[in-house]
Amino acid sequence: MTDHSSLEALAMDVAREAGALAARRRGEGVSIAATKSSLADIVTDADREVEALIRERLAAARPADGFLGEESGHSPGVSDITWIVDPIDGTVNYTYGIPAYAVSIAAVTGGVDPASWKAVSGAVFNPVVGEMFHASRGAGAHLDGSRIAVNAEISPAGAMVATGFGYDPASRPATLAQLARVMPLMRDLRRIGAASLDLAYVACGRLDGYFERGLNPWDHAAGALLVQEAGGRVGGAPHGRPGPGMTIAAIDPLFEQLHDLLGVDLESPPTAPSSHPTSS
Ligand code: LIP
Repeated sequence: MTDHSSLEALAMDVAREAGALAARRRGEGVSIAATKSSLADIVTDADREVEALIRERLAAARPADGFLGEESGHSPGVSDITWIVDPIDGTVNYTYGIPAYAVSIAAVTGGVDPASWKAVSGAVFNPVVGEMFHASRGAGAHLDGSRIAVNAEISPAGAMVATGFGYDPASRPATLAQLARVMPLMRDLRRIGAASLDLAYVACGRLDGYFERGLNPWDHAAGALLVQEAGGRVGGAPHGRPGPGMTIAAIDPLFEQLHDLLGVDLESPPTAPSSHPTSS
């Protein structure tokens, strides 16, 4: 079986190089190459260039592995590992110059269906602030090498929760109705604009919880592992796993409260961290 720590190190190295390229291109000026599911769902030339770099580096290091990228699709491999990649998560932020975007790279076993894959290693890198979130299953989650953990409890003032609004305008009424149902749990709401960073922030205690409808597999593949390895819970619908119906990440009992109000299935019990260090 492949050593997960070597996969984590590879994901970190490639994410760092890819993030530097993304930041360089941002500084040179960003052009929209096309729209996808809606006018708001954009892809830039940088998205495509960064994903090509990631694909090239991973193939050179591990030619037998599979690859699923947001921009270039799925290339099956012959090993038990598939790389799930979002080259620039937070593309709209990136296009507007908002410094909240990340390279998200995860290694999974069990194929490319998030309802059945098992993430074993991952990295989420924000090149603007130089923060590298990384994890391997059973080895904990880290920020720049320091162990991180979800918050131990919710403030009496309420929960700090993030969410997002998908690209499909038709989904907005239902999303706003769900938001209205969960707002009484919150001290405040954040809309960061990059699911991988939302999930990383739950893992390190900057958020108590996060939920969003309509995420793609590459949006949550690495971030969900960060949350689980940091002692949090991740779930969704309809199969109890993160998916297009819903993704929820939070600490208990907030996870259960969000789940009940958002009407989604629970995922299997979390991976308890070997220790519960102070969160970053
Ligand atoms: C984005 C997510 C974000 C969500 C956006 C979009 P992209 O991913 O990170 O949380 O609200 O609709 O899905 O498109 O920037 O890779």
